[in-house]
Amino acid sequence: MWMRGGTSKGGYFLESDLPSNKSERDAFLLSVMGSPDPRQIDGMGGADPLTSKVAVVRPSKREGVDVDYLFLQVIVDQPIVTDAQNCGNILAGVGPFAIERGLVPAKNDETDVTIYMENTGQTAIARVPTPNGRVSYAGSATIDGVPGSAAPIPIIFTETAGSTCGALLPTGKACDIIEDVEVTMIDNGMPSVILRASDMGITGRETREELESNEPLKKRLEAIRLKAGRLMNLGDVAEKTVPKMCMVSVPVVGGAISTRTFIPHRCHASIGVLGAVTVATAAALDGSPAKALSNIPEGQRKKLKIEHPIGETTVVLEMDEAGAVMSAAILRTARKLFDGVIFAQ
Ligand code: NQM
Repeated sequence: MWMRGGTSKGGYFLESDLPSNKSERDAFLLSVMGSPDPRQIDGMGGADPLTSKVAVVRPSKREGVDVDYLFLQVIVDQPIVTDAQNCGNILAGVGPFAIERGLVPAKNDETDVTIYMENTGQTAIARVPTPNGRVSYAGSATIDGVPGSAAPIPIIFTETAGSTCGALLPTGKACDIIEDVEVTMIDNGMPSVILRASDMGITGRETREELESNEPLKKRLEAIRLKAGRLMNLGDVAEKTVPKMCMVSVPVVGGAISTRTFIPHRCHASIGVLGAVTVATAAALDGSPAKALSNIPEGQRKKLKIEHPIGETTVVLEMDEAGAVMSAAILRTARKLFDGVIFAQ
């Protein structure tokens, strides 16, 4: 099934429909997407990392969990399929897909689907609208980056701290210096390096296209990223899509903070879901370069609008009394685009 999940798009497969051998599976998925090729002309991929994504779903054997979800990024221009990162946007389609495929029985009105995210070993709960026991994609919820409106799918994450790096702050510090630039290396669901846009010679208000044509910026970001990867317990990240590089600046349309994120070699059209949760967490963190730039409301429940190139993504953080993030909630939508037979070579 092909679906839009949040601001991304990709193929949703039952694990039982894919080759069980990993290299055969990866070869199949490369062929499905048309990779490696910058245009992905011979496949379904949209020549953009945000549209070259795969969800592999199976019924879960875990207690209290409905389905297991493995996210795979099919690199557009390299013969690489990687499970080194999670994806909260593609996650938005997993609940509807699981119900459509009969893995989870639909309740009347709304069905909560508990999803184990295999990439990071954590669980999310997605609430899927199911009026009359069927998934409904139509509705009035809007998210920036997707035209029109659709049925709301709120997603709640708990215990995302240290999802891949083993700790929220893998170096134990809210601020480190790499290549003379102050950075926060942080993982609250997505390993990310948060740094000031101004330190990278940009305002933070540029478009995706402007940033993608800035070769010196991309080179500098990658030099910092390669060093940060090792410090974040990720090893050599030359062929990995994490950590993401998120440049922050003061909010300009009333939000909490403004962002421009490289994921890691293309600039995100907006921002990833777990990327937004992670930068929101950094913005609320004492001693981080992001905090000084951000506008953070008081209270243990914080609604933070994360500004990005085409609007904002709202993250709701629940903090404990010591200021640690207990859970994060985000609103997404999804849409079934196509269900059928795919041909690979
Ligand atoms: O951070 C793109 C996306 C993502 C990831 C990326 C995502 C997340 O927007 O949870 O959703 O950062 O590669 O799909």
